[in-house]
Amino acid sequence: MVHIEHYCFAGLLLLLIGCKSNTQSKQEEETVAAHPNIVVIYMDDLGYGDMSAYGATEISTPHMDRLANEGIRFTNGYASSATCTPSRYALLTGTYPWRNKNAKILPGTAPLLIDTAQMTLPKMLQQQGYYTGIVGKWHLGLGSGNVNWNEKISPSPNEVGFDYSHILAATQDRVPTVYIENGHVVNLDPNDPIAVDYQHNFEGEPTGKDNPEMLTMDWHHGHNNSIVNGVPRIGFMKGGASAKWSDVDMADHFLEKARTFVKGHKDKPFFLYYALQQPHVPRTPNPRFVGATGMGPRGDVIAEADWCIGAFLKTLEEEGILENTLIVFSSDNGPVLNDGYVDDAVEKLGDHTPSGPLRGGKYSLFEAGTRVPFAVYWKGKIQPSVSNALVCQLDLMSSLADLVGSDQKGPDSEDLLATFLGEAPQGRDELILEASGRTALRQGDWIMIPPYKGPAIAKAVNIELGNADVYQLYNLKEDIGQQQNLAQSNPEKLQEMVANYEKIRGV
Ligand code: NG6
Ligand code: CA
Repeated sequence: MVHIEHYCFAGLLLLLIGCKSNTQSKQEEETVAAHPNIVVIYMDDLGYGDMSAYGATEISTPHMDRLANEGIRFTNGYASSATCTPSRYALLTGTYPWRNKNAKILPGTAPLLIDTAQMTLPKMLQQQGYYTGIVGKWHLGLGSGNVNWNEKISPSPNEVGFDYSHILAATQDRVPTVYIENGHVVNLDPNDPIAVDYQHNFEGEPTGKDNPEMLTMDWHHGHNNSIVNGVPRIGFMKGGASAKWSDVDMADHFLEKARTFVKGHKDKPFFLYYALQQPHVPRTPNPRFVGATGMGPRGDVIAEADWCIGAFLKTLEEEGILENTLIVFSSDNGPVLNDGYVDDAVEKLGDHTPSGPLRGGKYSLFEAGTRVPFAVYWKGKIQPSVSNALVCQLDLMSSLADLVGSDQKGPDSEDLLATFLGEAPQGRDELILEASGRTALRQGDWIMIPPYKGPAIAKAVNIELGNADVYQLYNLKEDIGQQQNLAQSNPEKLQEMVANYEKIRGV
């Protein structure tokens, strides 16, 4: 009898221990599932029609396509803006960029645009135990005005939520043309200090304007200040010779940093914002990719970026963490061909249509300015599908907060987690889109563009900006190319949208 009791007790104990460790591992599994690694792969100026998965036939982008075709491919996915800085601001803060008057294309000397007290996507993830990093293009300002590039630069991405940063300050066509890691210019020789000025040249320094004989790439408009690696830039820079980047190695450089980041932090949830510089100007493909597309440098750097993304995904696979990594893929604004350099983008375009079926391009309030490739991929978790839900990069902050169990939400960011995971078809009801300070309202299938003075076409880049002296109203479901202005024939819809627009914008 005693024996039997003994055994029963021991059995019960074992059962309890078994249950407990079962619950424990289940909890661990749930925590891991709720805290996957998160990677945002962000292109610079990649258009809606620049990927095969979005209909391109003249260019092949197998690795970007993998993210879109094996994840959710959004057909109504938007950057908040038709230029870089405001889109990046919205992505990282969940705030409409038009709420911040300084959220416009920034020079390399601009102070940090994001308030260090502001909640950001990486800060929110940090609070949830993530190790956070940015590799690539920043373009959100640095310091608090008057940066000394020879000392620690602060505030920088590290003060707004990134544990690690390895960036280019503004754009590839703007000085300073150096990499900055955690606030320090990489490879800087203290005996050759850097000075940067966007107004005045430094005495004796050559410029694109005065020294055409030194150029390996010609400028078309703008871009005629300091010359670095034979490429004339925006802004003047002196010194820092040993720190200057090599343009043709930039893609490999950022890829290597992204890979190292992943490998070094795979044991803890990480967030990586991998912001590629392509296909923004100057387009400088590595020799391995020159001629890859027959489309000149613009096509070739898209092929190069695609290869980098493939190599990056392979690293996630090799490290055994692809299944535990949610990847968002998108672009900061629409496409442009001639953005200021003579690089054959127009001449060698052939039948390629960077905007796909959309009207306009970068800088435009028409669709191609802001509607961009947008995919969410999570191997084994997200079922491949196509979604026509209206979603914006602005929404990632609140949606990812929901994913990781944070109650920090971006002010204008909608929680569309279920939509981003392919579990719900609904997107937002409405979205304000921005292009160089002008705004429009997308609502359901409709877009309303208020009258704007200013040229209909930006001549230098040959892009329709969306300006007209009348209201424009388009039904995008029936007229994706925005050919039929229905403002006159549908005054009720127009009125409804104008009222809603004014309410949201507070005008
Ligand atoms: C414009 C530049 C353009 C590009 C853009 C920023 C000129 C004439 N044009 O001012 O080349 O650098 O700014 O692009 O200077 S973005 O994608 O970073 O917004
Ligand atoms: Ca851009």
